[in-house]
Amino acid sequence: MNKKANLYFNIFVLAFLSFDVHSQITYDKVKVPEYKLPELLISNNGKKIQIPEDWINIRRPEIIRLFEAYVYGGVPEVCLEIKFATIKTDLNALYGKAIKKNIVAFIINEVDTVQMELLIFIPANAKKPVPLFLGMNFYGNQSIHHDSSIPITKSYVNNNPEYNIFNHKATYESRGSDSSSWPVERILERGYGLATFCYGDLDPDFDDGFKNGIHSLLDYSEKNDSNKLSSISAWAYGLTTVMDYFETDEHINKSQIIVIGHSRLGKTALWAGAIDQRFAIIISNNSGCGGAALSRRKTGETVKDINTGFPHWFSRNFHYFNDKENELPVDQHMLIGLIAPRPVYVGSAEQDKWADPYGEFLSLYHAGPVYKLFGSDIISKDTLPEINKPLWTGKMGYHIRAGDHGIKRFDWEKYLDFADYHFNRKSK
Ligand code: GTR
Repeated sequence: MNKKANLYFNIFVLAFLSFDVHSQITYDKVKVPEYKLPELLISNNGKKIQIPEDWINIRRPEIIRLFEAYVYGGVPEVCLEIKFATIKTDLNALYGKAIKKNIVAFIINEVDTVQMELLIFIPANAKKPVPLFLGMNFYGNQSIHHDSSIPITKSYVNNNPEYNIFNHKATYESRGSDSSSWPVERILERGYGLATFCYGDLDPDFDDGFKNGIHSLLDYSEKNDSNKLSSISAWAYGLTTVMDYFETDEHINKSQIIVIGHSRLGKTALWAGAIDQRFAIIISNNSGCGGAALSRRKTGETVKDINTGFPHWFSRNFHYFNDKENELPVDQHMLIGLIAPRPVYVGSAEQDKWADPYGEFLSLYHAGPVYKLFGSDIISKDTLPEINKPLWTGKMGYHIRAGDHGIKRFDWEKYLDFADYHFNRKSK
């Protein structure tokens, strides 16, 4: 797609989202095709995986390679130097409720640097290192809260205005524009820290053939192999880079980091959680196609839809599977399997048919055998739970919330409860 067409397409998709058409389209009539999922517990050379060691040493690495090769591409392999700088620490932020830190991560090669601006809130009254939610934001750090001291994220403002379809918001007006998705005070009140950065710091969200963002730092051969690259992997790289910083911050309990993401960033949270085992809990909210939803169901957004609308999110190899889902060597239950034995939570929304809520649930259900291998209880029935009634079994959590695509207070409360449960904390 050329640049203009891409721009118009993005505007169309946004208009589509904001007019809430998702919920008005009836997908129920779409018949789910017959499908057989790829085997989770049989290795490429036919070995049955029956013990955790074989999963860890044989099958898990195989499945990661398959996702890299056919779906997400790889996280950049070049040796990039990373430096973190603390720009500011405010011990009395949010009227005394928080410690606020502005950290910049410099991602460096010999000639150039990409900057990630990280915003961190820690509960002010914390007596020991806190568990923390890490989630990328769409519209810059200033969008998550009205606090006027939050610097406006540079990459968000500086992105080529031709593409920055949210550009009108990239001013002081954007302060708090997405605050309803980020209940900062509530997260702090429950004893958790929160860290966020704008996904565009790593890769601006448009198709430029992998030239800008972190891709600009790669060497020529890597850049030329677009099968190896994807925006989702670039964003995931940001999450794992930030994890390196957490390991050095005395306010943060590095063994209790929850990676969370909504929608395209939910897809990214699952992929980051799959490849980086330092994340303790992984949460995907309304992640849909290429996230928690099974591709083979072809319900709501299909592989072809997503590759057409967003050619840069996945590797070029993934495009081969447009209308050929049954040929994919993986499906998304295997992505959830990669998270085992760590806790994973999938959140759906009833009217978010584009994301195929039942397909999101089924991925979790079909990942069960890996969790079972580790001795964990698993979801026993493939029946979708009732609306607004979370189902938690062993390390798996799921809910389908009433309403449409979005991350709402209800979702956050359940994610906080789930984290409390798995970290043995008393819920507040
Ligand atoms: C939609 C896209 C979905 C979902 C969403 C989002 O347009 O089709 O896959 O990820 O965008 O990220 O907001």
